[in-house]
Amino acid sequence: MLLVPAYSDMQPGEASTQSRLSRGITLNIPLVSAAMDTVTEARMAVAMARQGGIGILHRNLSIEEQATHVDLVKRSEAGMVTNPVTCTPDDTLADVERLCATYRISGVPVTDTDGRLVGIVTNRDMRFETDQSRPVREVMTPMPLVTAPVGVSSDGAFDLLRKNKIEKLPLVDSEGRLRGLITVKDFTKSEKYPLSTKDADGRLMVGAAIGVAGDAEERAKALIDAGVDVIIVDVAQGHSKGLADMIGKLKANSKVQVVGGNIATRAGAQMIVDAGADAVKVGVGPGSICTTRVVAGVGAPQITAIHQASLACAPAGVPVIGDGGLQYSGDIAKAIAAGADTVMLGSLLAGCEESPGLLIFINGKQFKSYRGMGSLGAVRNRERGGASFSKDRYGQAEVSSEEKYIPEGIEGQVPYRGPVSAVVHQLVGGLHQGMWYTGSRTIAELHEKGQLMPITAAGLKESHPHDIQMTVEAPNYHGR
Ligand code: RVP
Repeated sequence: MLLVPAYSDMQPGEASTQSRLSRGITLNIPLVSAAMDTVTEARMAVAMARQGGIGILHRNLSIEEQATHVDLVKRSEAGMVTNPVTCTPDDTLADVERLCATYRISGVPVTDTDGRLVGIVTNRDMRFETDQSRPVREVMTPMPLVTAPVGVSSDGAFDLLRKNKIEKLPLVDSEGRLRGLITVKDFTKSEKYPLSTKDADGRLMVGAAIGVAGDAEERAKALIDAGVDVIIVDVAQGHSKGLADMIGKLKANSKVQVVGGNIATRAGAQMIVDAGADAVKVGVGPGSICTTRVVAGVGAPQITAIHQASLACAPAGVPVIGDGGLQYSGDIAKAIAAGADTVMLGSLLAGCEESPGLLIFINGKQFKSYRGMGSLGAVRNRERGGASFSKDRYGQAEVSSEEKYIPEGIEGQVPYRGPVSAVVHQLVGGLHQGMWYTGSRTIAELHEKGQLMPITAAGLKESHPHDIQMTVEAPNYHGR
């Protein structure tokens, strides 16, 4: 498919890429990182939210681990940290070091057993300490510290930080209990990431995936308690009673945004809309690592699937997430023209610095591993001691051994692509270009004006660079 060029009275930079992820969440860029164990953990989710998209934490983790990742994102950058990480005067410096490394922070307030602020311990206090077994009380900067009352304005807080040349401003109530923390880093970050996706408290937004079987409800509860903004009920066969029931339960018992998927037909989308979901995720088999269409013989070409789903979703005002199959930035514009509001990316982000996993060197080139959630590797889950928490995505929760498992995905590697910021810049830049060529100033206009034309194999060959040997790599083209 190609988008047909149309009359345009704008420049690419004038296009707005703002779009709805779900009924209650709007993103500045329509990109979502996939709930896969080689794509999205806290680091990726933070990077995506800073760029104006969102990350969906995978569920091949224990409930506690997944909730901890939600917590890491929610604490990562904020107008105010409402529930700061703290230590006690009796903790050791080694304990504090561990906390700082886990949460990527540079210091923590010290509180007594009543939650009263008694001091603060930061990098500056610890820098010249060689004895890591010393208790915090001997090293911390004790009260009185510069503090502010709960409810201090953003400008007021910034003034206090500036006048006192401090980096952290604890917020305390009338009884001296620690109620929050504002850091100078949060101000510099909001200047650096003006598009970031934030909740009402100024914290980055994050999503997480759950299934429908086993402890799914318990998992949802833990994620909600940790502050998750959107839960994706994520199964490979989303046109199913189990999915509709789970969406109904979550909507009845919580205020969290709920997305259901995956489906690839209008009837499937209608079922999820009727179940009360806040968005519908579309894609059966388009994923770069997916073998569902050959193993099960089931699926629908992704552009058609998105279009069909949008016929059920658009009249109900429920956004569509086009999940899987995107290889180039141009595919984003095509998915949106077909009816998607946002797209979910796996392989395009798996090579980023912020994805889980180490860099692999092969013949001097750098790669990162990428695998389907239905692959044998994901079921083995060696990274987490062999426990598979996501077999039920493919309806095989009860399969006892690896030999009996029917994989629907493969394992491989993708070229290392550097930081998310650079990759997203190219992807969103390509979308701007697509909107320019079609004369679409907004995502809604691209929905309306974007005309897709089917092409032949010859048209596809002509579309890619041809009859030349590429000698220099482009940042947004990686060959076929
Ligand atoms: P892609 O971006 O083309 O790499 O596709 C990513 C999507 O593929 C995921 O968001 C998910 O819907 C799907 N997926 C993940 N694992 C598997 C599988 O093992 N078959 N498929």
